[in-house]
Amino acid sequence: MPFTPGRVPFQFYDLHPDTENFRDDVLSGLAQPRKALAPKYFYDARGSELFEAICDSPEYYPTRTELAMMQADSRDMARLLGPDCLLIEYGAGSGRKTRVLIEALAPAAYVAIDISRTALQQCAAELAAAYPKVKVAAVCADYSRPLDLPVIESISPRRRVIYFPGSTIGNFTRPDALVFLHQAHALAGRGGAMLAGVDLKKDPARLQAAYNDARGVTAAFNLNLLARINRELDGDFDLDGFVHRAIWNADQSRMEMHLESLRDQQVTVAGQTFHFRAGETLHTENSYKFKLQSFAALAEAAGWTLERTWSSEQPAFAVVLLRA
Ligand code: AVI
Repeated sequence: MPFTPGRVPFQFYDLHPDTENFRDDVLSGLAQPRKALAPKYFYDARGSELFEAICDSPEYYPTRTELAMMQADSRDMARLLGPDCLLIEYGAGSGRKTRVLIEALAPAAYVAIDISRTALQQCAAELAAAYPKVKVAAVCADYSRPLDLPVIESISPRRRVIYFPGSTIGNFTRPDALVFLHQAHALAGRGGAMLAGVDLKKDPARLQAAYNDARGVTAAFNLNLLARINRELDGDFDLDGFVHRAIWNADQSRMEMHLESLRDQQVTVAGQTFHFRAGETLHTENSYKFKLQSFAALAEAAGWTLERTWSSEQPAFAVVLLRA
């Protein structure tokens, strides 16, 4: 289905990823003995805006570090990947890193896949306007689930290249990351490749600061999940009754985000009631920090071969080229 915001056309496909799954996942997540929700639900329109603000915060190093690496190394990446590919991005951020990659790589077409409809449409419209020679398509879908790509007319790309920046791979549990990497391997197909951003293990103080920024943007991002539940699922969370907590879990090598209940309280969502004890948390996100060898082992277990790594010193971050 073509979508035309203003005068900039791009192909838009809406696979309606968010409606019934959100309700079911929230109700089952709140019913567990250890309450937890999947981080993909942060990204409604407000959540996507707040995430962009996190990326601009002085403490959140990954975005800036990865962008600088793309600026320094994208020609090298493009030389290894070759021209005329179909570039498939999992997620649609502000597009700054994507622009650097598109300019170096000169793909035949670009497809963004994202669960957040507004952020996706905005990103695709901007890229279609900026690169008239590149066919642009946008697919509103949950890329953590298997999906078929729409056919992009009148292009015959030499290969598929998946771009997965931002270390979003760190937001999956290990088993889910393995499933995801298998699905991506199938989507890339013969001769395909993936370029992924991977945040590396580092000083916990640096991590704590990145997920606890002084201006409270990350706290607002975390709490917006409760506001979203109130808006979309007829919830009655009192946002003043919960606080943002970001914790380094050394055993699991991950940052965790939680919303901690400040008192004993009862909450109703979609007609169901849930109890929170004072100090009890709702676990909202894991962000795994990798050693390069452990990431390579994970990718190899899903059928990929690690061909090349670009990495930064401090803060340590890597961009990896995987071959299908
Ligand atoms: C999208 N993802 C990689 C971010 C992260 O660092 O795990 C989301 C985020 N959560 C808090 N700050 C940023």
